[in-house]
Amino acid sequence: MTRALDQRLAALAQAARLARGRLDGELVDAAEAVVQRAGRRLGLGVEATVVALAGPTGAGKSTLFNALAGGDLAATSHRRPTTAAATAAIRGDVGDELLDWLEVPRRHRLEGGPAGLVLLDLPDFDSVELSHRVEVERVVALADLMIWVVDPQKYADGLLHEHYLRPFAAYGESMLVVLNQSDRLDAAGRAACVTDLRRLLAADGLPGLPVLATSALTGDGLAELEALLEQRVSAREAAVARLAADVATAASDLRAACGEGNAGRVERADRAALTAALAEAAGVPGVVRAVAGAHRRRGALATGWPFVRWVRRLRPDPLRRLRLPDRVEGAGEPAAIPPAGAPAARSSLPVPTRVQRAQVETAARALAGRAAGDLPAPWPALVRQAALAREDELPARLEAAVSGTDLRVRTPRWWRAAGLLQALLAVLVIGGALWLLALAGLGYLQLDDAIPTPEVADFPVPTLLLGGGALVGIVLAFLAGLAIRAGARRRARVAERALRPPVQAVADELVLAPVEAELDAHERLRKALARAQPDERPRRARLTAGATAAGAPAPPR
Ligand SMILES: Nc1nc2c(ncn2[C@@H]2O[C@H](COP(=O)(O)OP(=O)(O)OP(=O)(O)O)[C@@H](O)[C@H]2O)c(=O)[nH]1
Ligand SMILES: [Mg+2]
Repeated sequence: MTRALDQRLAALAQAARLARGRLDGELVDAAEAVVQRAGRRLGLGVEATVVALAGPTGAGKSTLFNALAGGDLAATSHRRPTTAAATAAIRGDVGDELLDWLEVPRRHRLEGGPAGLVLLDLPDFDSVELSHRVEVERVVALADLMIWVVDPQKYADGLLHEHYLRPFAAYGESMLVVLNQSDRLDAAGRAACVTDLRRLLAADGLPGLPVLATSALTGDGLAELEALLEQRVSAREAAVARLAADVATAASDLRAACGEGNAGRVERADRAALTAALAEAAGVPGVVRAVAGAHRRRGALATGWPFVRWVRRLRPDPLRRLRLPDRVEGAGEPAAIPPAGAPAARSSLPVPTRVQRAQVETAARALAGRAAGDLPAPWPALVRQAALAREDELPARLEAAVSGTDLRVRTPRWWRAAGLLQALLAVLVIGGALWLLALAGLGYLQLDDAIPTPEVADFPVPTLLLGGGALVGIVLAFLAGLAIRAGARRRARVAERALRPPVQAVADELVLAPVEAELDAHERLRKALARAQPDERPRRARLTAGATAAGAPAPPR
């Protein structure tokens, strides 16, 4: 049983770690306190059983304590309240460490009786003295077994039932109730009182709690109480049972805060929408247009008709304007995405606009909403928070991703051939023009007949050179332009494809991974809480056993 408790404690500790910052802090604190307390209590050994007598003032706790201890150890009186601090009666070899941990300085070591018993007489829990109430609260949190001592006047006390019994419905194995001063009632009255007390306990969610009628004055019922104590102490299960109830309560409180419902998942469509919004914010369409534009411009400069090429130079190269490199060494692999905090790239990519950032946020929220599925609060908010937690890092990381991407800008080989051809044609055109100029000069000097002008098919060669060269050059430029435009469209597609993975990687790292980590934390928290809970079957078996035992007034099991 201790081994199972160890495992449940480890699970509760893990659950508390996972719940920290996610679920109600007070519940997490409570769970951690249970883990700590249980570790300490188990470390002190479960051979000793700490039994505390608690109840309203004047019920006879101290008188009962003295009767069980067999001596006048605690002061009893008509004066109310009497007991101000806890007193311990110890039987057997119980280390001082346990009593130090209980912080009970008044210790009496007894002879005989069940070994391993630490019996505590507590102050009144309904005291007019705050310090008494504080002391009771403190010890109630530590004791292995609680004996609630009531009397015929106070057995229905509201504070007892509402504050100490109802919230401890899981502690059926760790409590008993003693109706003391039963000598004040006749047999019928005593039976009626016990029946009524049982009814109240059942209403508190503790139907199986043993109820014993005693009189500390006459000694009635004390033998049964002692037998029950003896049996519980020698079983050495009280400490573990109490801690198990602590773990179960803390786990079920966290479980309630965690809620039911199932997480959804990150849908492909949401991921695609997020990536699209991020690509937009990263200026991917502009980069793609620049790649196409640069290709057209460079192609025209390489293959265009030389006499009008310079016009192209008037407008800047769109890729140079964005200060994006044509090629990136080692790009394309995921490692090419610079890590957070990398020196700011020197590109001139536009920063995301307000609208683009809003669109990214909308996409991230939609993705988070669907990922949270039908989980109850606080999970949708937590998942959304995770999705947006690194929002501020997005612009720099997108910029780095885009400027670090190899855009695969290429210079086709035929451009050079076409360029050489254009140069040759230009030489012919210029040659033809100079020739014609020379002829015109000779004509002016009336020397034109001196040298005959060669002709081909009735066309003078210089005219052919000028006209034909120009015509062929212009046609070549036109045809090359068609090919270059097709090439530009292809390069744009290639660049767009190349930009997709790095943008996707930024989305995965800064949005999807945190969302998935949050869902994973939820899943692990649920599992840890399930492991912290007792097994369903043995638990039911124990309840049945308890109910049977409760049938008898004094059930020494
Ligand atoms: N008739 C009767 N009187 C009892 C019985 N037990 C205790 N008394 C008396 O009730 C009075 C209060 O008893 P205590 O033992 O001091 O009560 P307590 O519960 O310790 O009270 P606080 O220390 O103030 O919380 C004393 O005068 C006892 O003699 C009992 O079983 N029958
Ligand atoms: Mg007392």
